[in-house]
Amino acid sequence: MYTQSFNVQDGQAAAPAPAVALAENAAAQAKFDAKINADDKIEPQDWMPDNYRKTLVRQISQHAHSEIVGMLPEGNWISRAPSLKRKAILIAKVQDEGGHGLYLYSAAETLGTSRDQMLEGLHSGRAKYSSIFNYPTLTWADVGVIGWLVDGAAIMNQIPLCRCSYGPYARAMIRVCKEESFHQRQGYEALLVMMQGTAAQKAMVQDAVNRWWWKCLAMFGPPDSDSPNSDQAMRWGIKRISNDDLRQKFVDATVPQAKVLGISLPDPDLKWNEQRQHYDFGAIDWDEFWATVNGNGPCNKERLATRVKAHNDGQWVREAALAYASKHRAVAHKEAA
Ligand code: BYC
Repeated sequence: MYTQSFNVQDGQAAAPAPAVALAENAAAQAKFDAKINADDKIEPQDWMPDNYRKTLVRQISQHAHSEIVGMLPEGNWISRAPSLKRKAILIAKVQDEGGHGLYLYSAAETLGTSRDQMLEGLHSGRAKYSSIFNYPTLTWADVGVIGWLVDGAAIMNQIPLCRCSYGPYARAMIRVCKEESFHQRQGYEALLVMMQGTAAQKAMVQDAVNRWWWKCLAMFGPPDSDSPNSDQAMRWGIKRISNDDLRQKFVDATVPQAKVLGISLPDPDLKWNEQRQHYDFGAIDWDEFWATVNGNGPCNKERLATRVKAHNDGQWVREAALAYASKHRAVAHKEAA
C-alpha cells in the first residue's frame, strides 16, 4: 500500500513540539504553493494539503469508476457487432477503457487510498461515476455515437487534465487521451459508413444522436455557477478549463462534424453567434442530470449490479494470484537462505 511519503523510514523520531510542527507546516504549505504557482508537478512523496489530496482521490477515483462502468454499455454490443472488423475494433476499445481504469486506480493509490477502498465506494453506491453511462445502448448506431460524442466529450475534458498539477494523474492522462482519440475516430468512421447506407441505417444514426446529444452536454458537469468544486480545483491546477467553457468548446467542435456526417443536432436553439464567435445552444435539463447522478437514471441499478457481480465472480482470480505470489515468495526465501 502506498503512503504519502515513500521515503519515510520506519522508527522515525518522535513528533515535533506543536510550535515546531506549525512552522514546519507553514514551510511545507509555502513550498507547495510555490510549486503550484510555478506550474510544477506535485509528486506522491511531496507534502500536500489534506483537501488537495481528498479532491484528487475523489476526482481520480470517480474517473476510474467511469472508465470501468463505461465498458458496460458498449460491451453489450460485442457479441452483436455487424462484422468481424467492427467486433475486433470494439473489443479493443472496451479493453482500452478497462486499462484506463487501471492506470487511474493506480494514480489514486499513490495518494494513500487503496483500490479496495475505492471499489467499496463504487459497489456500495457512495462513489459517483459519469452520468453518461446510465443510459441504454439500444442499437448498433449507439456504439458509433458513443465513440463520436461520448469519447469526443471525454477528450475535450481530459486533454487539459494532461497538465494537471498532480504528476501521476497528468501522466496517466497522456496515454488515456491518445487512446480516446482513436476511440472517437472509430466511432465517427462507423457513423460515416452507416450514413452512406440505407434510409433505415441513416434513421438509426439520427435517432441515436437525438438520444445522446443532451446527455453528452451534461457530462461536463453542472454550470460553473453551480459547481462547488471548480474554483478551488482551478486554483490548485487540477482543473484547467471550467465546465461551461469545455462544454462550449465541445459544441463548437462538434457542429461542423455533424454537418459532414449529414445529421442534425436535436436543438432548435443551436445557432452561430457572430458576436461571441461561438454557437449558442438551448437549456440542459439539469433535473434529469441530477436524478441520474443520484442513482435514478434508467440503468444505474443494472450497471452497479453488473459491476458487483463481476467483482464477486473474480474473487477466485484474486485469491489464486495471491496464493501464487506467496508461493513464489516462499521459494525465493528458501533459495536465499
Ligand atoms: N456525472 O463541482 P463539480 C470516459 C458531480 S469517462 C456524475 O463541477 P468537479 C469514457 C461531481 O463529481 C468520463 N457526476 O465537480 C469512459 C460533484 O460531486 P461530488 C469521466 C458528476 O469534480 C468509457 C458534483 O457533480 N471523466 O470518458 O469539479 C468510454 C458537482 O460538480 C458529473 C472524468 O471523470 C457527471 N457527468 O467536476 C467512453 C474526468 N459532473 O464529487 C468514455 C475527470 C459532475 O462533489 N473528472 N458531477 O460529490 C472531471 O473532470 C470532473 O470531476 C468533472 C466534474 C468535470 C466530471
